[in-house]
Amino acid sequence: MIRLDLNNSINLGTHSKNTIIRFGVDEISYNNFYWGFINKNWPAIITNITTDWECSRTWISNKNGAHIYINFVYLKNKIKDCLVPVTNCTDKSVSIESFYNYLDKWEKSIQSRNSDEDSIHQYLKDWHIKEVLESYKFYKVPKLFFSDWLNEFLIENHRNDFRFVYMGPKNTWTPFHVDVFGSFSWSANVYGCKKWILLPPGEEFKLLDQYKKLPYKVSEESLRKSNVKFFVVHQQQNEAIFVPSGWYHQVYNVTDTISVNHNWFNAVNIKYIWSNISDNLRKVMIEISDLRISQNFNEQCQQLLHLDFGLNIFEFLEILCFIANGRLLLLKRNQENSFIKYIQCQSSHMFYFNDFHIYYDLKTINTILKTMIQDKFVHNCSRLYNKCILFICRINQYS
Ligand SMILES: O=C(O)CCC(=O)C(=O)O
Ligand SMILES: [Fe+2]
Repeated sequence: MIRLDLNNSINLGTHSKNTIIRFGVDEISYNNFYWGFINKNWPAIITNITTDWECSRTWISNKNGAHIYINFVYLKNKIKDCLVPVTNCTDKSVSIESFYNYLDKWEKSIQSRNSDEDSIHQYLKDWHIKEVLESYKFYKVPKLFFSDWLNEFLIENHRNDFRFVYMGPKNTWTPFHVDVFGSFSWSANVYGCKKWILLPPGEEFKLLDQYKKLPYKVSEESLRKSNVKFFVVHQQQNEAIFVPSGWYHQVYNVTDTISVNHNWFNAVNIKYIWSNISDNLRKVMIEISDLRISQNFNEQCQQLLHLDFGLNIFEFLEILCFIANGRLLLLKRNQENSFIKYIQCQSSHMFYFNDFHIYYDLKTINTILKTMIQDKFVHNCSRLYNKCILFICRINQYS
């Protein structure tokens, strides 16, 4: 049961203590994690996360005694060869390669590591593995990260989702960035150790150069020099990290690493996602202001917003209405005296929502829709405006 209660007594206080803490997945309730970390937008490391995942039993192996190694043979037997996106961490280029070729190169580089031969710097990242292996349940979404409107919408509508696998040799890394749309991310290490550098929102401004550009790479030294507040966390095997919205980060694979991660948003950060969309829309409108007099200016803005930002207002509203519909259906079923209150989780586990959670999601969607109709662009577009009003009315009937 996914149980969310009033935010009354939760004071874990880790953010006021300025630390990033570690705890076992069974040591915290869904409710305490929701209010104490997600709602506080504060990072955490959660241990014992992959123990019961299929991939942590099969993709890695320690048959040779204490040493754990990657089971390249199993990976090749289980996963058909396919094309994968590979980033070269030295020259930043991205290429599309055969998965098996990538694994072969990686395996060879491990075998020759003690010799003088250079190891590879190629990082298989942002791999939508579910596209290739739709029915292969190699991991489970941890209950603490269950409230995920983005992937709930995308998966149920068979669209490209934000569930990824990362595989990379020791020393590969991900440059300094903030996550797509301003979303949260969670990342779980199936194998190996990652070093994270994390900045609380706003600290990144101290790093802007004269052209208002942020650096591609940061170091602890450069951050200290610029008087930036930051955290360094080592995420070990079998641990997940919760990366809050708007926290810039850089990630370094201390060892060979395999991880699963999701980008996501929910009732907590939806307001932030909306403000990012509307800020980006304003930028797009300025960029193509020459076309303002053209008849389909608004449409062009939305197309460009989709290309630049990945999500436009029509798509955003579609997600909100889909989630609202789902929650309203749960309430209706409940009123009809059915006791079934479930939605299908991404990893096909059934979780049950309590009423408070359903109402909380709906109340938040209502607030966002009311904010949206104040927006000039939405106000002037009858298709968007009418849809917002329709859902505001539908949600009001239940509250
Ligand atoms: O593991 C990595 O290399 C990057 C992961 C990341 O940036 C994220 O999960 O947000
Ligand atoms: Fe990230």
